[in-house]
Amino acid sequence: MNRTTSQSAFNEAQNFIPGGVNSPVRAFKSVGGTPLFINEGNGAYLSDIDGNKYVDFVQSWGPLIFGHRDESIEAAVIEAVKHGLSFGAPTEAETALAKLVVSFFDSIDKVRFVSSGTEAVMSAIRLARGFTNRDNIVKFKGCYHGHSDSLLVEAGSGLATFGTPSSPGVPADFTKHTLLAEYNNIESVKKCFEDSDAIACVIIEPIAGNMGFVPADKEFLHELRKLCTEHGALLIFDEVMSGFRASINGAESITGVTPDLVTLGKVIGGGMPVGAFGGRKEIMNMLSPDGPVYQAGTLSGNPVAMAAGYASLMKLKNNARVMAVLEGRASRLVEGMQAAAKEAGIAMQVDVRGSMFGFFFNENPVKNFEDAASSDAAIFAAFHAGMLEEGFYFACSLYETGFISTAITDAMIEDTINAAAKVFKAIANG
Ligand code: KE4
Repeated sequence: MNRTTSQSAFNEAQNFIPGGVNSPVRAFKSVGGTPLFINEGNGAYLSDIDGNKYVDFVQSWGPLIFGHRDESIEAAVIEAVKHGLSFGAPTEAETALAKLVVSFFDSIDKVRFVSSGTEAVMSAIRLARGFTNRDNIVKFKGCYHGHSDSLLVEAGSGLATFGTPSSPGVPADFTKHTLLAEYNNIESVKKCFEDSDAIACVIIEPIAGNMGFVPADKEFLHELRKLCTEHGALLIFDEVMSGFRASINGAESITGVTPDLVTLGKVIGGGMPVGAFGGRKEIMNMLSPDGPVYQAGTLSGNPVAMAAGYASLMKLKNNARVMAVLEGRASRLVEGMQAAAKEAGIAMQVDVRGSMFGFFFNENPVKNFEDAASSDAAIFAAFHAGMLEEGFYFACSLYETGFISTAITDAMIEDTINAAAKVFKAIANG
């Protein structure tokens, strides 16, 4: 495929934007090659500025469950725009979307909208600290919760559970209240509670999508719930990615574990910038202006973004079977690719939850970040490049997740499997 226009656009962008992108993963660093500059999205397809067309399995990292330019979402945005872009004052559109989110999640009585997942998580953690009057938090290695300072941490030395900054510019003081545990390992969480009696919350992606796709074991989540309750710490489910992607009623409906707070994003904005955090009234009422915990945002609850999110969630509400259909397609895709990989002598682990799917080129099942990091990155990069050449756009990092939209048909799934078989053969033949 010719990508010379993308290449020159990337060269130009790098003169004015750090790395040529506004979010690092888009730069294709971990797979190599030139990031595609997109001209448009339409239904299941992305088209780049060289005129190449791809079946899109990224969907803007999750938001576009109905594919690109969904008619009802587009109509809702165009209608909302005709009334103005932003007011910095309450609108009924915010209440309508809030009521809809509350109707889907048993754990949520009230919800506050913000403009990104990072903001949602940062605010939920402040709320948990304010509600419990404690400073420390626990997160899991491999889980990503946005780029706020206290969450940019990596494991400290030795068995220390307290984290150290994972990025320059984050003072050690900002991470000294963050403890790190290992995903799917309840003993590592117990260690955190031994090391600190001031834990405000434990935050987890119950269906992790940022170490690659690794759903937490149900038993582990039940143990985690018990531990948090025992110690008076809040359990936060970060469902910015998995919310309305794994299930329309949240991970709580799949696992039977009820969190104290949930963070959301992506699908609830329908492609527009929306994040949210919600939970029980007694916790949410601690938020300013009723309560003492401060949180604010100029464009929070933006009426155009609310209209897009409302249209997106109403489509889910009115199509009860949609998640089952998407899960069927996701399963067919990964099982077909896994069989093709096996045929070529390549080991591939796969998993699915609703419209989310993931795979690792690994002989063994992946249960945590360490396992994920032991996967074959070279095969992943070759697979990614080969599938691009065949016209299929997968996430440009093995630490990401794939998505099925309603615009992706059974025929496209079969075409993807056939293309994967061709790519795996080429990889196996070196
Ligand atoms: P944003 O600030 O990017 O809207 O959301 C942060 C966030 C929080 N929690 C979870 C579970 C998330 O997956 C994310 C963001 N996800 C990444 C995809 N891995 C966004 C893509 C990017 O960083 O460009």
